[in-house]
Amino acid sequence: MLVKRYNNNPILTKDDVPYPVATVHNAAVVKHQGLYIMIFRSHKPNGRSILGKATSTDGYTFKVDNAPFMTPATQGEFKEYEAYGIEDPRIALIDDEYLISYSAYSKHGVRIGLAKTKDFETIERFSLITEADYRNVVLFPEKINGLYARLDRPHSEISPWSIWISYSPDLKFWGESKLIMKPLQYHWDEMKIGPGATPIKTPRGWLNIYHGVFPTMDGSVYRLGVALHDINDPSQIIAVGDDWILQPEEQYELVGYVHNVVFCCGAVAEDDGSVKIYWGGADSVMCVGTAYIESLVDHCLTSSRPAM
Ligand code: M1P
Repeated sequence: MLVKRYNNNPILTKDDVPYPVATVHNAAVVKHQGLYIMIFRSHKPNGRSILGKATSTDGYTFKVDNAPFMTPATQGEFKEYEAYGIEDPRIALIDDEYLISYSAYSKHGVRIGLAKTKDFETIERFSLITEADYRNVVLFPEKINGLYARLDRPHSEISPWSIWISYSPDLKFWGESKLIMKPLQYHWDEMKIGPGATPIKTPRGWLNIYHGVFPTMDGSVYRLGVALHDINDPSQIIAVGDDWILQPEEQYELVGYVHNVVFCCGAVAEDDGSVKIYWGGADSVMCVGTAYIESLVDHCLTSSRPAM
């Protein structure tokens, strides 16, 4: 078993939140000044999402702030595009700034907003970095060949929803876009895929924990897998593990707001070579498990499926 579930999952539920929410899921987690900071998504009781913040000293026991961390903008250019809610944050630390990419929903579709913070106390919305319809935008945690780089997942009527890469000189203007990984027919990720956690730098490449979706007669099943990207040119995928690394198995993953879902927006690499992987269970609760980074890299390399 590559990912070992924490015994006391779920680690965060709606009952831990001191304001009214229906769910707690799809959280990004980073280590900041010795504390684990979790930015999580919650459905409000009206079905639209906001972001909350929780902190922890050990990465397992979290305490939620009294008020939400981010709610839809009420002014400026973001207001129009966040009217239906904000969802699924990812966080990349570049230099001394945390860059938070999140889905911004409105009657115009779903775009990606980028916000910045240095301390998780004040937050500045920086730019809307895609048009509609995109989700799952994940920044690499350093510039590559002088450019910011991101993985993303545009929607498509023609092709199964796939992973692309894009680059930017300034985080605002993005281009050089390239399709790099597609769902694989009659495979656990055949319907759609999307990048999950901020890529983890390893001596053998960038480790990308992604989600894949399989359609069944009982609805879609969301699972997690891993891909390895070239360090200097992450548009080159070295290998993609053939088997999933995590699938819904526990009650809190099988049943909830959306059943049969494990969905990852964040992972924390530890000094001992392990990684804490955080995932939303059934779009309802937050869970954590541990794996060894080298084992995940081996998993990509020992039995690979084609990236395209
Ligand atoms: O309900 C499962 C997930 O569905 C969507 O993910 P994706 O766009 O990759 O299909 C998102 O709404 C996500 O938040 C949710 O967990």
